[in-house]
Amino acid sequence: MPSAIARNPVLRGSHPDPSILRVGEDYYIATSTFEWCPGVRIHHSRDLVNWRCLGGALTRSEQVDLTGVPDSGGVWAPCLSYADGLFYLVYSDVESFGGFWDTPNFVVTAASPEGPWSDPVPLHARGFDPSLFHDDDGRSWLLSNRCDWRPGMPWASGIIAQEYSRAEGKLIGAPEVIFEGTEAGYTEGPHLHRRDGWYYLVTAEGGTDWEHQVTVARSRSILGPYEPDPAGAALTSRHDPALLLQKAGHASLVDTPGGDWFLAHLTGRPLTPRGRCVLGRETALQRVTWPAGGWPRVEGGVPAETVPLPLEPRPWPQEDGGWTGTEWNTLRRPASEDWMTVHDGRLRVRGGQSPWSRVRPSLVARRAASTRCSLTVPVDFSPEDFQQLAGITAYYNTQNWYLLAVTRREGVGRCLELLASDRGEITAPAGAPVGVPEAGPIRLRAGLDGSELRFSFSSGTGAWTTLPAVLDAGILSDEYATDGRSWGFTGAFLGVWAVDLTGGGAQAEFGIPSYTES
Ligand code: 6LW
Repeated sequence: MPSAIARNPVLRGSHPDPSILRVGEDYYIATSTFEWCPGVRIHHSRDLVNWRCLGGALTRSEQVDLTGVPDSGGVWAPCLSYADGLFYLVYSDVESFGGFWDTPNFVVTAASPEGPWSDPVPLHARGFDPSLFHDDDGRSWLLSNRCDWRPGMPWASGIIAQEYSRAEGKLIGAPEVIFEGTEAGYTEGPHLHRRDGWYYLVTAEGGTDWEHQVTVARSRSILGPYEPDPAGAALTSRHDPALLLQKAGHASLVDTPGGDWFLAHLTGRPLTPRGRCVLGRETALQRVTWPAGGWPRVEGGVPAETVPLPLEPRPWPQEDGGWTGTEWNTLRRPASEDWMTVHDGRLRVRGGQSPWSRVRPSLVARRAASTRCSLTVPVDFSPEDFQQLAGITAYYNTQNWYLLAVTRREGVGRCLELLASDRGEITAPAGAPVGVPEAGPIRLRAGLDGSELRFSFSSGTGAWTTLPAVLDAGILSDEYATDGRSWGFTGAFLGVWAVDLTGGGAQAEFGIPSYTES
């Protein structure tokens, strides 16, 4: 059989908390999207190597309201499952870190992972990382972590199961703690599998940082008691800072029709050992050996960079990369005609709220998926005021971003201004604004090269000018954003951003974007 080779990570850029599912010959992975729309990104593959993005499940404001959620709140840890011809997707919607303990979990259903997905039905709010397991006897169970807010308890301290009635579309029976976790702690991200008379519970432990690990426990009964694998973690990079794939954890298992097993898991690639992961937490794939009656194991218990697969390669046609493609995401509010439209390949965006707004920002972006990548976009914009800006951004969250925008300054006229926000402190790293012709499109480029970020522009058909400021891309990372008071869970995005605080709703037009990796 011809062999495909998976080069990890298989989903590059921010794609954490993978939930993998096979139905027939089709594989799907659902990942977390936080404050980005559409909510829950779903990828599809027929060989576990070539993945195409189907877009996301939560595309309408009736399905998800991310306005006002904190940075890195919103949609967490989805789980995709299938039973009786219906796809189920459960996920958490983290409204605020203050109200962390009330995080509601929801279920949506669809006949196809391409949608349309139903309106969400609330489940419970007693813990995040929900997961649905459909047992052979026709019963279904909702698993989630146990959030315990009492003093001295970690935020996730075990796994709870409660029966879910597919017929009634709701939880029934009593919740039960089925696993207390191991000494690694922070037990979360549960996924259940049934095999050879055992229930295998795959959990994430150690927290989602360098100490992350995959813990497998098993029981003869669905409600436990679950005994952890005596060999320890099934996968972790915690002991080896030299590994390319760090933070290995949060995982789920899938089998091929031929009976081979694989594990999709979270990983991070720091720029320097245990440094900053500008691309966020990504998804990788590992081969698993799982003898009948034994434990599922990854060779060496550490993540491999390349994984041969016993499947025939089945690549997808290349996406055209235009504004209607699935790579593009909107911040906090779904793409809708009241603020953005695409005509003849051009994106028209009405200026939204300030960069700190968590309600109506006008930002459209895609994941940076390589540490050497760039986005080039022409912008046509006629600002009348300094409160109107439209341009290109390298964005992490409301506190940490860069923006090269066309705007207007008294005494200068239409100009380009480079702004940086570092933990909320605004600077102009390239100094005074640069005047540009009063009319006509300006081409803008943001280029990432490891820890360095540079912006360039070109007006008309003229040559490119690279601004002298060499910016620190490292501030666009979870490591930089996590400071004890708030968490960062996303990664760097490159995109376009329009701001208008005059109330006039100034419109910017962005030409065909070009994203490249080298
Ligand atoms: C995810 C959880 C986690 O839901 O991070 O720390 C959350 N652990 O498993 C966001 O990815």
